[in-house]
Amino acid sequence: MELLQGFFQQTLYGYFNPQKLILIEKYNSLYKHLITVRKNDISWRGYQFHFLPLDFIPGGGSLSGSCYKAFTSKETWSNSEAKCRRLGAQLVKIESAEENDYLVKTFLTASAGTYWIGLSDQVKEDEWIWTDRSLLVNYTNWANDNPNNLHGKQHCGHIAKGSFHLLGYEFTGFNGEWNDLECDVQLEFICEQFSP
Ligand SMILES: [Ca+2]
Ligand SMILES: [Ca+2]
Repeated sequence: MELLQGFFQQTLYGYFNPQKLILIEKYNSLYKHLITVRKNDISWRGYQFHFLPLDFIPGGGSLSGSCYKAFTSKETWSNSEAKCRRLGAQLVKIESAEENDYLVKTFLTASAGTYWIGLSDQVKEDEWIWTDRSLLVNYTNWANDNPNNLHGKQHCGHIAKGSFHLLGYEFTGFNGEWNDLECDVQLEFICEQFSP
């Protein structure tokens, strides 16, 4: 019997059918549970079970609709997005200061580091969009003087912390700000998966 494992989110507590669902661990909040379920049992009484890869980290508070994972393998921006997509996720879409702070606290824990995020203006210069094609509006956290499209070829966004050198560029005193960079640079990256 093939088993799937993941987080099960429902709005009403107490709807587990113990014949079908094996509760392993109560997770995070009353309404979110890590379960194992038979593959054929992906819906029950009209509820659809939503499986998240186990090693994604659920966001808390206003971010509870998302799970995140930072990959330490380095990829171009496009390959990063492709890897996220294969997991049912996308490069992280940062929509609030709270989300930006969360990413810094959770993943940028070393004194310096950087990750691709889901921003690019590859389609149209200076029209920044997330990988779900939504325009960058409202919250932004660009570093000073950026995006600057340096040398006319910086079309992908990354989030950075600390001071470091990268490909001859010097980054100084970052604390979660964004920069635009050449998309074929290989960086670590953060995927975000949205709950349905
Ligand atoms: Ca987000
Ligand atoms: Ca730049």
